[in-house]
Amino acid sequence: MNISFSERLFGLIAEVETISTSGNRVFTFWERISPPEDISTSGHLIEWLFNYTTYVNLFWFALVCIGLFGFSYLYSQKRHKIALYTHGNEKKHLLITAFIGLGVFLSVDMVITKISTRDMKEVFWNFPEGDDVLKVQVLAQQWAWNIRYAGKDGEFNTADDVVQLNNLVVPVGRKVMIQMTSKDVIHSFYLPNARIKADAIPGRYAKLWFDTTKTGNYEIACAEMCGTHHYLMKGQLTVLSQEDYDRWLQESQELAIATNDTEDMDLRWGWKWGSR
Ligand SMILES: [Cu+2]
Repeated sequence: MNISFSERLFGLIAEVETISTSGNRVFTFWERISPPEDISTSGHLIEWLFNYTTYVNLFWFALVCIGLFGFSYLYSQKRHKIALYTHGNEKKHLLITAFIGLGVFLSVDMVITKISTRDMKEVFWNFPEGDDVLKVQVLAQQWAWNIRYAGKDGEFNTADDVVQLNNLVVPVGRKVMIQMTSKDVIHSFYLPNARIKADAIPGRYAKLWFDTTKTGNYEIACAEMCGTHHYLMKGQLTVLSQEDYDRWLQESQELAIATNDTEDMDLRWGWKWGSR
């Protein structure tokens, strides 16, 4: 049986749509290739850079294609019987080359360097401080995310800490500050819906911050190929309303106090907040 290219392509698309069925919801092919929903206040900055780079590159690519195919058509053997041999080193050639080279450099490289530097300085590396910031420690390991809250005493690595596996629970609208490290190899803590990620590296503490604008369940992924079961490092970001979060924290806190084994030093993987 002969399967045409388009049949194969549409078969593949149908397959992707079937695989991505979650609950009763079937994602369309367009939804599958679109970025996930942005639920942060700063994600649009990353989105803008991404779109800008894509569209400006498309513009220059289109220009090159027009030149390539346009001149091939205009100067084909049919219209120009005698070939013209040129080294392309006349002044006008150099000017055209310089114009296009500079155009790409200024419109792509310089713009994204300037804007990303500004965003890093003003937003992503401008870490929030104060009592209102929710502090969370994350320990990455092959192949899971260990998540730690300070508990009632406000101190990390004590017996009343709330510890979660692969589930980061946060109240909507609150700024969340994450400190993280890794137990074994380099992982990358990635929140696609907040358009942010940072490497978790053994032997050092990395940090990132984000906030949320919408309740719901979102994905946590590992964005660094970290071994055989890398794909298993799919965690969940659970964004709750303030009341639901308070209730969850209260329950988890009680459970932690009742069940945390104070003798088991393996459970004390946390560290003093802010240590380097
Ligand atoms: Cu990983």
